[in-house]
Amino acid sequence: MAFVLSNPLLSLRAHSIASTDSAFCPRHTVNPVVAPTHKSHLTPVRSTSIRASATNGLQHTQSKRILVLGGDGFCGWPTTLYLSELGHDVVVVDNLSRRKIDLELECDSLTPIQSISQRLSAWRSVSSRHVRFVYLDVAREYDRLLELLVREKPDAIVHFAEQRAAPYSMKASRQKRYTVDNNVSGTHNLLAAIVESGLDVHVVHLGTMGVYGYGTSGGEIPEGYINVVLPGGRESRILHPSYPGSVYHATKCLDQILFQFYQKNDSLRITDLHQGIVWGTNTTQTRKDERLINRFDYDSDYGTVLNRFLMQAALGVPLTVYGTGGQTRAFIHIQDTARCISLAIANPPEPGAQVEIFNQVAETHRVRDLAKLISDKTGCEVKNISNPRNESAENELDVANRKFRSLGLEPTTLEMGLLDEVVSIADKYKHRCDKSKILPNSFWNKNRRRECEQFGMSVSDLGAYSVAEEEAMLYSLSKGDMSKMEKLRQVLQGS
Ligand code: NAD
Ligand code: USQ
Repeated sequence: MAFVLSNPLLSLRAHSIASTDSAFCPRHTVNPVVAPTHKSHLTPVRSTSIRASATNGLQHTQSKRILVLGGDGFCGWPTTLYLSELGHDVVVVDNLSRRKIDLELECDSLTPIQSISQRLSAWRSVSSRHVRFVYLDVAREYDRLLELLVREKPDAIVHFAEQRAAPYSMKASRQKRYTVDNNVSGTHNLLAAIVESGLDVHVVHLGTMGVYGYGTSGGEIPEGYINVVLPGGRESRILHPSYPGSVYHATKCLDQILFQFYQKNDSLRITDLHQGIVWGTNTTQTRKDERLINRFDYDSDYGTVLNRFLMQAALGVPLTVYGTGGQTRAFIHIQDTARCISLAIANPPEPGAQVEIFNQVAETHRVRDLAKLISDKTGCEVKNISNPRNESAENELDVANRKFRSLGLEPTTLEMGLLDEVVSIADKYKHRCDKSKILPNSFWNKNRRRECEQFGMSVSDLGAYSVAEEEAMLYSLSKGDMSKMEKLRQVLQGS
């Protein structure tokens, strides 16, 4: 049965969405310059060719060539597998910088992730599908990026390739500068290369809810654009004002401006997905084989709040609520990240249309409520500790997400829960956790640092490791290398 979604405000359970051939734009070698249209930003449903199957998997009927920039990362890897399983021809582009940052921070994913070549060969053996890998730095290798575009002529490029941790971006000047250089140059190189290639490529970028500043405009946060009355009474529709809370979030605001410019000047087709905090680790695709397991960050720089709490519960250490825990944030499960991206790819903006912006969120929660939920479930203690961040102690957050819902997304929520699965993964791999990485280690400014150092928690508050736990962790971190293991033991004893 087919529906034509005429009212985007409706949240539909679509069995299928009517399709026409124009949904899948043929590959162009020149950029068609089309006068901008003035369509409502709430007109998300174009002709598409998506079917919702009984398994809640969204199935495309036409395959596209897709480059996934940052396809080795936490969101990029499961999205790559999802798109590949749907029949798209996927090429992962990554400089493995996230793995290098693990070395810098002397930390590792809680889950034992495999090298990219092992991942891809495991995927080939379980799915018979071939995903290619290109080792390339998007921010620094412009010529190779351009060559890649010209060679592959992708229909769509999913852009995950940025330094994405707010705490890491606030650590010190080096990390601040790296985050700006990497993220802004990477995004700009991509846009400039598309223009120079003359290709008509749909860019799907992973932005963040943090560009809006979590409820600063009062009322519901719209999807990207806001109607305003300017001085003198003139009405206008503008990008929602940016209000970043970290250097990382500031780079996503700068990305937005670049998108707006390149759409206006070169008619590039761009979708910016303002995503909330992603939780969970595995997806239907990564569960198919242990070698496909997704990364799970638990450290204070890269670990995000809900996954950290679930890991802390599995470990039996107190949940680290920063400040009052009155911060309200938006959340989405990792499987829905992949689904949303696939929906965005299937629904590119028309040539000449303004940048399409979706809020990629399922639900909002207050941090202290999450801690209570997990504490009630597991019996673990909750500790309010000094906040290393400079952020509002309490905020309301009401976010519109009608566009993805109108495209048929039925998001996973906490109640429906994959919470148990995450706790069991954390439990399975807790021997790989280095507890010294749990407490905050990056501070927004001198005052925050001083306060945390004076009133914060210390590693000893997290409880001592058992000898067996410590040995297992040392073994796993040193990958069985005895001399490395001894070195690590000395470091740990020193700390
Ligand atoms: P991640 O760090 O796990 O993955 C990013 C990937 O990009 C890594 O594999 C890294 O090696 C690669 N990369 C970084 N810079 C690169 C460069 N210059 N050239 C090539 N590759 C490069 O991060 P993630 O959690 O998967 O996030 C992916 C994107 O989604 C980010 O842009 C992030 O801002 C956004 N996002 C993430 C979340 C979340 O909760 N994880 C929420 C909202 C938005
Ligand atoms: N927090 C705690 N205790 C912790 C960790 C975090 O109370 O142990 C609090 C933080 O103070 C913050 C909130 O939880 O108020 C969220 O922190 P987070 O680390 O989970 O998320 P954040 O820094 O906002 O960044 C993450 C991703 C980033 C993405 C963003 C989406 O790392 O890439 O852009 O979520 S959003 O938050 O919607 O802007």
